[in-house]
Amino acid sequence: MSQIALITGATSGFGAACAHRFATEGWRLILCGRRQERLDELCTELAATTPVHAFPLDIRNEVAVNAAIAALPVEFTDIDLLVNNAGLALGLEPTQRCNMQDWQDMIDTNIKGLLYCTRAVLPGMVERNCGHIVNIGSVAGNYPYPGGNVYGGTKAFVKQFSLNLRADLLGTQVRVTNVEPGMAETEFSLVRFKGDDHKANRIYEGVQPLEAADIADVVYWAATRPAHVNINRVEVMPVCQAFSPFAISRDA
Ligand code: NDP
Ligand code: 8X3
Repeated sequence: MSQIALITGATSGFGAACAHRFATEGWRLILCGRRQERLDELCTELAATTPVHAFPLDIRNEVAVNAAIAALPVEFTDIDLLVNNAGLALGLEPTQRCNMQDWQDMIDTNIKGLLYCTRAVLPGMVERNCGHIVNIGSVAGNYPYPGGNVYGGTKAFVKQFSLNLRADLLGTQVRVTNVEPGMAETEFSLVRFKGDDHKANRIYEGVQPLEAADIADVVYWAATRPAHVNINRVEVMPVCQAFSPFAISRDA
């Protein structure tokens, strides 16, 4: 039987690219996201390639997450891979001007939603003594930048949670990986700037950012190492992105 991957946030960007990549490689797919019409399109595209079970899900809703996992058709219950991809950044304002609701939405999605999905799927993996959780973190969880405040904080949580999860799973065959991308062109900036496509497009102007398929490639690679190999973290940046010296203010 082919392996089963559950991909959250499959309606766009990295999640959609992972769905296409894993389908091409013969995996069966469980796909979710909030936008039903996107899920319908994906199912139509992938139907000829692999069996797909798709359903709308807001991962901020713990009850809905648990219900969706409990209601999986029997041929999709033994999940081999959970890709905790669904997430978002909202705003790029300095902390003193940030919108509290944006912060709550990022925490509810990037932290709490990821935890709900993990907690719902992990017991089955431990029971079968087999499985892999790939979290999508970010370079924003490793390095600070102006306006990254709570978004970076949520991704730092994802990094440390991934490492602690590995610690808890020692003695089982369940693997954990945190993939930490840098700038990638998806709907990420459109969401961050709340539909302002001028602002979003400016982020990628004149450079070659990562593509969603580049990250799908990394997720697929991490998921297909020999069973005794755990990739703890993978940090990936486009060549056009690197580090700056510390900023110094001479006015303070
Ligand atoms: P996209 O905006 O293209 O995709 C985000 C996905 O998350 C969508 O499918 C969206 O689906 C889903 N999603 C958001 N909120 C929820 C929710 N509450 N419940 C269920 N699904 C949700 O962005 P990316 O593909 O770039 O982002 C994917 C992940 O990668 C995120 O965790 C992001 O933080 C991270 N990342 C992105 C980088 C980048 O530069 N692009 C770099 C580093 C990390 P829907 O709206 O249909 O619910
Ligand atoms: C997305 C990458 O650098 O825009 O997580 O925060 S960045």
